[in-house]
Amino acid sequence: MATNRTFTMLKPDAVEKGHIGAILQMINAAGFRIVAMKLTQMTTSDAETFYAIHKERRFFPELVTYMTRGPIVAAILEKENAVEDFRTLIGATNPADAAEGTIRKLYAASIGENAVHGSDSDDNAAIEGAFHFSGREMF
Ligand code: FUP
Repeated sequence: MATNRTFTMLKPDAVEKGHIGAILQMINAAGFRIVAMKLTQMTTSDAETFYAIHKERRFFPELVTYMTRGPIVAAILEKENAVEDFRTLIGATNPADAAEGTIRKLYAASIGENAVHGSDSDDNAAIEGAFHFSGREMF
């Protein structure tokens, strides 16, 4: 049974290009309620921890450099079937494969700089949300 929360980051490339407003508009229009949100910047240690599952992958050093190079918008979102519906809204990891009208199709440059993160499971949504927010920052 799906829970109703997911975690997202608008990544450094999306923030640099001034896409925060447009992406939040799409998130709101898709029916997600914002439970928590902040502009923040990940340290190297933060990014290495957050993406620990990828630490043996070839792209890991680049991923850490990219995710720490500037501020991100971190947020917890609520909606029925949030994890799956948000993955549908953002589109495939590689924007070349992303469906028309998805956030990555519209705003991602490449698989490496793909504009937005969405949790891939309810368990990870809870872990990732708790990584960025304390209980008193969730509403
Ligand atoms: P996603 O769940 O769609 O965010 O994708 P993954 O968890 O598979 O990958 C996490 C991040 O690693 C991606 F957002 C970008 C980076 N990545 C690459 O740079 N190259 C790859 O081949 C795969 C992922």
